[in-house]
Order: sequence, then structure tokens, then C-alpha cells
Amino acid sequence: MKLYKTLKGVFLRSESSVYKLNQQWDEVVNRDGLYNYLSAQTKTAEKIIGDDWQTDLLPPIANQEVWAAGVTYLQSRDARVEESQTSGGSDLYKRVYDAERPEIFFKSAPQRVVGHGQDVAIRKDSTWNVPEPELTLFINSKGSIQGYTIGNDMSSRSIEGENALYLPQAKTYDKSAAIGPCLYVIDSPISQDTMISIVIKRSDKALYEGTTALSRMKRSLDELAGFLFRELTFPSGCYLMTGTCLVPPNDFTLQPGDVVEISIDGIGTLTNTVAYN
Ligand code: DO4
Ligand code: MG
Repeated sequence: MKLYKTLKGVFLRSESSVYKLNQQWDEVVNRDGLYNYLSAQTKTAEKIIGDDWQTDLLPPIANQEVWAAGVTYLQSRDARVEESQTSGGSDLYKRVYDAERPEIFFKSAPQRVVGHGQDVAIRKDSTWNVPEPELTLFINSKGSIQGYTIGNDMSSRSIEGENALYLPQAKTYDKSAAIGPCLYVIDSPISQDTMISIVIKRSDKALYEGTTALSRMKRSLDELAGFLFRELTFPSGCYLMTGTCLVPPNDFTLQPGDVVEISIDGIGTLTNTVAYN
């Protein structure tokens, strides 16, 4: 089951049909048993014919903050150890990978988030910029994972590598977080065999491609959600990006006009073009 937010409202797509839900986003998503609720909606909601509902797609978000976990895969740890050699920060990444407590940081307020088909941004004061493809959890206000989406944790590696204390500037700026195209709701936890892939294109040519399996993550999804909710409340639920495993080579940096396509099994593809703010 997939939930979409558009300028015309909230739409539910089942295997066979599309339905319009006459409720606001937060009211639909923030509940226990979201899958069962949506299944029930397919019996009563208005069925939509045609594809017009898909125009004016918005990110699947209303009052949810976006948070992110980091250094959850070995590849991310190794890339950051290398990038922070000269700043003396390398040890931090080794330690956090092994520690009981994960790295979790605030990524974006909802109004800064972009969706499928919209531009993501690179900072003008950064020389090394990458996308980070991440399975992203939707967690309801009670702390229960109710759905999944695709996230792009756009990052400045030059700013992060200069000093680990610059992390908020490397990670949080207008249009640095993309999620979408939908909220994917299933009746059991997402499979560990789920594949995550990325293609970065310049002038229609693939410059970098990578694929990984969710099973390579060091931590469990419940563990990450549990740490986030330890001392924080989210009245409308929240999103949590779960970290990247796919890191382009060190000589690669994004340029305006590049197109980033991130695909996750079951959810679909999130496509964004890179631009300056
Ligand atoms: O500590 C740096 C950020 C890590 C991150 O965003 C990731 O591993 O995905
Ligand atoms: Mg990340």
C-alpha cells in the first residue's frame, strides 16, 4: 500500500486501484495499525480513475521533523574516517560505529524538505558534495515504525571533513533533505533483503551507480527508532533516515544539473535534480 501527498490531497494506491482520502496527512498517518486502517479505507474511500491525481506531487510530509542516523554501515564509517584524517576526527567515527548509542542528528524541519521531482541543493560554500541514499522510517507518535520511504541525506563532505563539529552545517540547509515518492505501508517489517540503489547522472550519462542490501546495516531499525524516542516526543510522528552504505569515490562531487535517482525495493524511485539555492 502506498500513500501519496499531492496539491489535490492524500491518495492511497493499492495493488489494483487508487483512492482519495478526505483527511489531512497527519490525521491519516499518525496511528497504530496504519496498514489495517488503509486496507479498510479501500472499502469506503472514493476510487479514482485515470492518472491526473499524480500531478503536483508533494513530499509525503506535513508536521513531521526529519532526523537521521549516521555511521550505521561500515562503508560510511570508513569514508568518514578517511575524510577526517587531517582534522583529527577519525577516531570519533570508529568509536560511534562500535558504540551502543548510535549517531542521531536533526536533519530537517518539514518546510525545508523536497519531494520526488523537485530540486535538491548543494551548498555554495562547499567543494565536495554527495547524495546519501537511505531507507527512511516513518515512526508514529508512540514510537512505532508504521511505514517507509526513500531518503536522500544531501551532505557536504568538505565541511563535515574539516571539523566534525560542523556536522549541522554539512547536513542541514534548505533542500538538503529529499523524501518520497510515497509512504510505503506494509503489514510486516520491511525485509532485510531489501535492496537500495543509486544512480547519479550528468548529461544523461551515469557517473556513479551503486547497490546494497539493507541487511548490511550494523544496527536494527527498532534500535534506531528506540534511541530517537528516548527523550523526544513527536506529536505527529517523525521520519528517521537510517544512514548510507553507498559512497561515491572521493574524486566525485555533485554539480548543478546532476540527476540523482535512488530506488528501494517495494517503495519505488526518488528522483531529484541538483541545484544551488
Ligand atoms: O557523521 C556523519 C554523518 C553520517 C551519515 O549521514 C551517514 O552515515 O549516513
Ligand atoms: Mg546520511
